[in-house]
Amino acid sequence: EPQLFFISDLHLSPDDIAGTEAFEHFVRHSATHASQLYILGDLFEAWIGDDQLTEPYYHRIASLLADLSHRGVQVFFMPGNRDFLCGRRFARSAALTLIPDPHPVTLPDGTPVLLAHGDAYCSDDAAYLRFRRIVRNPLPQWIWLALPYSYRYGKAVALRQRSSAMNMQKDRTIMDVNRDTVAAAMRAAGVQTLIHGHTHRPARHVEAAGTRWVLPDWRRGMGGYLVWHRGQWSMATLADEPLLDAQGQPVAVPWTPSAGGH
Ligand code: OKV
Ligand code: MN
Repeated sequence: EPQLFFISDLHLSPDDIAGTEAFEHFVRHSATHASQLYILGDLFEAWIGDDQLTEPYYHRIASLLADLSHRGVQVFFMPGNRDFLCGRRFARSAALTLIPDPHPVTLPDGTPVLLAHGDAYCSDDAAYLRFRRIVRNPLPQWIWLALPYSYRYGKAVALRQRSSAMNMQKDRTIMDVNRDTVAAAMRAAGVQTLIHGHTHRPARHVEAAGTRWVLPDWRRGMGGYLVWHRGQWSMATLADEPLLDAQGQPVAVPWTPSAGGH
């Protein structure tokens, strides 16, 4: 009986000790119940190139995921707006399969679902989309990756500081997905179910185009994961309490792993 798990926005970094411990616990004790694990972007808070794997912290995370994969869980990773530079060297080291954004999948019962990180749907944020267009181009990436690691590290810290200062001046709605953009993407893919993260506003939106699951972030050890099991969707949480949406309502019924695994 296949079980699919979906997570995103772990934002792992050596600075977030609680978040790192929550992820380690999830990989060792919860994700082992999945047949497939989909990581839909922003596994890491920042990724400046695959040579980041030489830092013991990141090498450890890659090994942790590789262990999961060697235990028989198929792991898929769609890079997000933070870790879009995660490449083949990382994929090999973590024994996972890279998937593009967006990525259509078919559930075991035949239901087509679209997977995305979600940042590309934030079409009201013109400044962000400009940044995205630049850093996603091969030439700027080639130049960036040719720079020394220590230089990239310093520049990346400065870029993130500037970006978070800009975000504090932005309206909340600008930083959410645009509903028309989302609906167009769902129609273009021919799906009535979309799963994405990025906004850190966990929810189950039932709209004209279909159902849109928004995954929670995991910063400071909070968060959760979406499970598909026997045709049922549920949102599991890391805490004891059910995961609540912006209205304070449970996103979905909580879920506990069933015995047996694969
Ligand atoms: C990731 C975001 C920093 C948002 C830079 C070319 C450049 C790649 C890069 C540098 C930054 C990723 C790789 C990071 C995401 C930020 C700040 C805001 C909103 C270039 C290719 F500059 F040469 F063109 N980067 N890093 N931001 O620190 O991980 O997503 S990062
Ligand atoms: Mn994101």
